[in-house]
Amino acid sequence: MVTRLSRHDLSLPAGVRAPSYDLRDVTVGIVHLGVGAFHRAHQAVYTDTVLAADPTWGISGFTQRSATVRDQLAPQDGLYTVLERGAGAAPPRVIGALREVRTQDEDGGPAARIADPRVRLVTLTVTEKGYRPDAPAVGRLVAGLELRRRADAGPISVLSCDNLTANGATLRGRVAEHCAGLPDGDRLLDWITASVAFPSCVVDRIVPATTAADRAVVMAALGMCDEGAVVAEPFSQWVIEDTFAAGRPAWDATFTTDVAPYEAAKLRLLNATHSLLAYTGALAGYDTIAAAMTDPVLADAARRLMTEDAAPTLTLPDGFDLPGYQDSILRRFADPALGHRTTQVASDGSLKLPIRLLGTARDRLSAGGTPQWTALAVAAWMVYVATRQPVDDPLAETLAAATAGRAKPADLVDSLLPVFPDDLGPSWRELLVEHTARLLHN
Ligand code: CS2
Repeated sequence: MVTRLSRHDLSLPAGVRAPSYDLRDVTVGIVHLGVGAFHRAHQAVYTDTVLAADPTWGISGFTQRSATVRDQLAPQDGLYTVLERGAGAAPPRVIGALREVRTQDEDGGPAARIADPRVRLVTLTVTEKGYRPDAPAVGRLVAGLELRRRADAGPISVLSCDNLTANGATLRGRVAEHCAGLPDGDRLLDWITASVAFPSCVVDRIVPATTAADRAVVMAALGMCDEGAVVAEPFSQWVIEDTFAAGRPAWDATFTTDVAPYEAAKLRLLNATHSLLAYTGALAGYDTIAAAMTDPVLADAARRLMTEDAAPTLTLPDGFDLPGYQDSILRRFADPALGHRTTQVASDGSLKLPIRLLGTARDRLSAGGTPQWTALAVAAWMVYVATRQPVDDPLAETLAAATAGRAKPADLVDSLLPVFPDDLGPSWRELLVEHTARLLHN
């Protein structure tokens, strides 16, 4: 029988990087909500790197919905492998930063942990859907902050690591709305205002869903089975607003006073182009983002979405190498080793598109421009939604009902435009109708 990765046998083969610290020295200083693959391949790796110097920042991770990740990681004492794939990939690395992995209902859930005075930071990767008013993450966070206030456990920071605009302020806003609905919410909100920081940050690393083939590669490298392995590209970036209320790990990240320029560049260049390739690629029959990038028409559209539509709307940080950034995005997308599926990136479009694409459309339209490539991306989403049901989206049923029987381009566009918060006007609608017509007749 093959042994399972655990702290009892960390004699890993040469060529696999193991934690450089003693797991027994690590105490929990961070509560993380949403221990999906992205957290494990991004924030947990940065944290793992600092634990040798400061073991007080171990992570207590909570799953959002299912118990799958808990069942993968708890038997492994939270240990798992990060397998880099693609040009310049480092050897597999076993991460020990996750010292606990629990479901929402175990041991008092995240609230009890957030009230622990040794915990000084809550991080979140709950995806775009996690910030919807009816999503449970914010309520769980608020319950934890209330327990912490009552326990007089001191200030704390809350760091959203999701691809939102102004993720720190957005989360603070959701927390305030939630408090407003509580009986003693004013008192809690006063405490939060005085004691809780909500820095913004920009996270960047492509992390495709782990496949059976990836697990087999990890097993061959470790000589042990790892049910919690994650796959990532070699590239990783984290830009963080340095306004923490109770200290922070000395992560190897970029700390700055204003993340907004980095955030707009990442969302409008990388994520927008990713979505364009996901929808146009899926419609053209490509399984992966890299396969879509082999199509010269789609690769050209991806480049022009960045250079013609998004770039003119950006105010970049000083010294930012825009051409280099755009080239590196296209190179990352084109790397066939990752196997990032178009359908994975295509999920949750109703929530992603306003954040990634509609700001660019609005800015270009109000500057008198014609955001062709942005319109192509949104039109491709519309055709995807109409032809690929059921789509993976919290609004799937609404989208299905809205588009039923809408075979004509103008009807399809009119059925889906109300899904988005803002009306961008008649010329935007016309652009969408043109692109939708072309895509439907292809
Ligand atoms: C992707 C992102 O799935 C998606 O919507 O665009 O997850 C993307 O891979 C990351 O933001 C890269 O940092």
